Amino acid sequence: MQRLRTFLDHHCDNEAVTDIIDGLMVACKDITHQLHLGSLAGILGSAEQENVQGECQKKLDVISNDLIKDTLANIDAVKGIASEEEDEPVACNANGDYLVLFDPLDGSSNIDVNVTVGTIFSILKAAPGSDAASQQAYLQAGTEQVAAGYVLYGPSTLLVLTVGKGVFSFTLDPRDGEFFLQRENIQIPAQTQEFAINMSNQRFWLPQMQNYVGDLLQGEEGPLGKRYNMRWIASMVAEIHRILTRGGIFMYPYDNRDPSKPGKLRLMYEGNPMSMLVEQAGGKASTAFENIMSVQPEGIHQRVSVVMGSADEVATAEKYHA
Ligand code: P6P
Repeated sequence: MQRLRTFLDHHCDNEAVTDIIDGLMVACKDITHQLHLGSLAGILGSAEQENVQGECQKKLDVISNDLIKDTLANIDAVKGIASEEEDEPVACNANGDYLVLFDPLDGSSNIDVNVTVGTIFSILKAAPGSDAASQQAYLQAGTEQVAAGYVLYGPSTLLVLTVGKGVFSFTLDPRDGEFFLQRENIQIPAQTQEFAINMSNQRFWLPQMQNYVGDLLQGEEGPLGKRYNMRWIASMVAEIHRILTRGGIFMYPYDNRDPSKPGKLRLMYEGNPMSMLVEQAGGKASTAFENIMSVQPEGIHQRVSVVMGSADEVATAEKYHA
């Protein structure tokens, strides 16, 4: 089986990006170790502080963020980083050419109940002379990403990655700390009978989304003419991994709880990297009105409405919003 570094040396024709991904995995292996220790290391529970999102941070949110930030800061190719857990970007190496944006521990509300969480990352090229301590340097559309991926901390620790030439998955062997190639050129089935959405928000959605999900729930008697199953893990990384594995549609759509926020999920380090993976795997990633990766960002923590997965099903959801 092919080790991650051997794969990258052959597949990724950019040594700096290879170094970043290889280095990032050092932090993610440590996060795996911390998660497996859990209560034994006294690191479950709340950190008794809020992040810029106004969300209560878990201890492991802070630990994971610091592990990744410190690791990336020591990689010469990294000019700067932006994190869900950092109010502002952090400049790293003045001579670096790349910016790394990440959600260090997505789905962390699941940690205390021992359910799957993940790290999501996105890599952008820094414009020459840009200031990596300023948000402006990072405000590039998702189509500008040079690489994207996630590490899934589940029964196995998996890396799912694209550098723009297809989607590949790797399994961490805990016996020697190496990631080994598992699946090549992953493709999402165009059609599905499985949807993922938090139904408790139904009353806040746009009428178009209420109509679409209502038709999903009508099953074979409804206009969509087939029975659908529903899943909701409250961990985007786990939902998207299921979709990359067997198809499906994942939605966290616009809702009217806070008109200033077009959705819950963050564009730069959740929506865009997952959209690159989904589209590289033949799926579709939309706000329900436009491609997520076409959205021109205005802030590193801005939120976006998310409808992504099996291409034909996402196209159907978009038709309800036309
Ligand atoms: P809710 C986790 O907090 C997250 O950002 C995504 O990983 C997940 O899909 C969503 O929020 C869950 O949100 O409102 O169902 O708890």
